[in-house]
Amino acid sequence: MTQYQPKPEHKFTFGLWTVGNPGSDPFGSAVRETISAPYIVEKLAELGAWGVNFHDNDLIPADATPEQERQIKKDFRAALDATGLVVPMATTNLFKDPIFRDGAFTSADARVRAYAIQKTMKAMDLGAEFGAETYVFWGGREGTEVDAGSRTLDAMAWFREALNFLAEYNISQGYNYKFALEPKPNEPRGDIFLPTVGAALGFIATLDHPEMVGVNPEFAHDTMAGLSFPHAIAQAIDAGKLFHVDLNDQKMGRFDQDLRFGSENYKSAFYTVKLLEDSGYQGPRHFDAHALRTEDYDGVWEFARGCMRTYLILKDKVEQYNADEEIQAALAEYFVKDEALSGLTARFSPENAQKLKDTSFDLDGIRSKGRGLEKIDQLTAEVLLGVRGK
Ligand code: GLT
Ligand code: MN
Ligand code: MN
Repeated sequence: MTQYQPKPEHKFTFGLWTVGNPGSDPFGSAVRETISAPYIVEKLAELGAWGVNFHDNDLIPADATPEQERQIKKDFRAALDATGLVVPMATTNLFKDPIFRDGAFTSADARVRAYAIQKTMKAMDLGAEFGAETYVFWGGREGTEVDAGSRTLDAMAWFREALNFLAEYNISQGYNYKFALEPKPNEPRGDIFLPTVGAALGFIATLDHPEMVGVNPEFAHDTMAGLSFPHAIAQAIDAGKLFHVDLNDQKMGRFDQDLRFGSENYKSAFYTVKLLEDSGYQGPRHFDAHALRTEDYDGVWEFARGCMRTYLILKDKVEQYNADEEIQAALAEYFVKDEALSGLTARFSPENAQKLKDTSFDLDGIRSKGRGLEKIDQLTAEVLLGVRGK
């Protein structure tokens, strides 16, 4: 259906590491051949994506010679120019090299910490060269399996030191990046530092440049831990800190599956899209997911198309929900308004406090009335199941 055709204006992005994922896992080798960055750019543009993101080593292999690096950049640039695809986000691979086996910014080895900062500065240079505006920090190796080294408290200080250093580097180079911390509870480490959106937000407030730093929540990461992704992004939006978002899907309590967006938890995916659309989020809709290992490249492009189509279908459902008279009437009852009381509680004053103390409530009346959520939830389900007319 052309109705759900992705277009650049929808701001859909993929990482080179997502559609380029060859399907290896801890128990099995790759099932798909490696494809080049220019080819990925071409395919994503054909499918209607807006942009492509990368880790430094997705684009430039760690062992590339300067000559190879020049050629890779030239070919990548040519593919971007030919297709109009943009690079909105870049990041650093601080997890693959064995040097990061016990952390990067939070390694107990000062040499590793310094090298991680050096590698990130170079990766920031690379991202800026291609116009990236958001810089993601996913600390996959920043954590522990055993706390035997007792570095948990130092780790926070070292993480802060690294981000403060890199924020100043950002300013000194005039890159104007927004930094986005990506929380994850575990995997590959047993316990990753700053495991949730709330933990990251608390930490950001302790940095030298908190205004530069926000979060990049990922659907799978909260879902793995049994947490609500819509609640996590709502908190990020409320804090003015939703700088980027990683959309995918996941079964609760599993390893990080990075499934096609909307393939598993329809209702949470719907509320995710609703929050992004209703709040006026302007950033990229990034799919940090990959095709099932069962698939060949036909399946990979089906997967990529599916992520975008499902987003657009859910966006359509959000519009339908927002315009549905019965749902809106039920919501109007749910949100009980009382101008006089809201006026009292909006701001403290000694007068308001006294008036509030003197107020008597119809407690039994309030207690005895149900909230009507069964009806609202069923109506929502019926919108999603496609049985309510527009
Ligand atoms: C890795 C991780 C993702 C992060 C990527 C950015 S790398 O694939 O699982 O959640 O967003 O570093
Ligand atoms: Mn993930
Ligand atoms: Mn991610």
